[in-house]
Amino acid sequence: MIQSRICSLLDIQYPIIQGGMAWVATAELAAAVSNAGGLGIIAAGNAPAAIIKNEIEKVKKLTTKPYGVNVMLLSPFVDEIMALIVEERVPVITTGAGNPGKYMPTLKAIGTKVIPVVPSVALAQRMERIGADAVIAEGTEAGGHIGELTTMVLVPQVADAVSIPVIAAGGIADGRGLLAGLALGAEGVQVGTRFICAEECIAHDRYKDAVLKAKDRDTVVTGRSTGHPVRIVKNKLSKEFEKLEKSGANPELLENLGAGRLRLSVVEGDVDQGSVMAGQIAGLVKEIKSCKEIVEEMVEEARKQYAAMASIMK
Ligand code: TUI
Repeated sequence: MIQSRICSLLDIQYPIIQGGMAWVATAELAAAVSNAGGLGIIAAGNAPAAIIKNEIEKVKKLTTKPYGVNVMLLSPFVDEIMALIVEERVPVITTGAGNPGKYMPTLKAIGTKVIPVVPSVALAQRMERIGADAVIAEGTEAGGHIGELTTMVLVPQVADAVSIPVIAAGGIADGRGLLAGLALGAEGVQVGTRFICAEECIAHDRYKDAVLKAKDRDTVVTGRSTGHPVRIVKNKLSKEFEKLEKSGANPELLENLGAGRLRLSVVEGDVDQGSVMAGQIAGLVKEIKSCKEIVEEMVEEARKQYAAMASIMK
């Protein structure tokens, strides 16, 4: 058993939260993670509310356990997504790519638990002050849109700076990562990349294969020059991006080049021209497994690793 404040806050068995991955984290994946004892999350990404309403209805049919919705704050539909969350009384939300402050009073009023992703100590403290229930300290090892600091340095500094529970994210895909997150002062972990390669994940097989094939140095960060750095698996698209960024292409052109590329890889399976978002820990992901196997193996491995560490630290 692993019992932390994250388990009681979210009413879940294991303190493992699934990352909110646009296009990848549908009701199917969310329900499977929740049924495995973690917290499954539907990613709203850039989708309009009608699509996410449908996913929420689906997840409620697939699980009786708590679930969450991830709100990507740069989405053009963010206001209608937040209204939907209120209407559906979604139990938990995580947020990414910005500051959810202006929505906080409404969400608190209806009892939705709000867990923002933070890339810095300052934002973690601001989130605690305005009533966040926990924060996700996500390191630059993560896939997708990222901050600057590594998980190793961000998590303990955030844990020291706030009293609310901290969830470690970025580079966590197995039991050692879970234990390491706890050792750094977190009370739970968020796992994204590992769940791309879950049986229940609806991502295209070629997307899953690209993650399975990726080695330790196979991800790159594109978009630093636009102010929206995004970690993806190296491919034709990342090389084109790199060339354009080096030549000083204007940010608007680069943003346009990126539009629609995530859907292209996740849904169409075009892993050459599409954006294959994944974290640096992709190199550790070698097999497709069910969410139940992934979650249970993580917990079991963390327990074994804990015992192994106890035996060398007397
Ligand atoms: O949000 C993510 N990962 C994502 S979002 C996404 S969609 C997208 N595509 C292209 C460009 C931008 C977004 C793909 N992957 N992770 C959580 C996360 N949040 N990482 C970093 C942050 C973050 C960054 C700055 C959170 C807050 C923040 O605050 C700035 C402020 O307003 O103070």
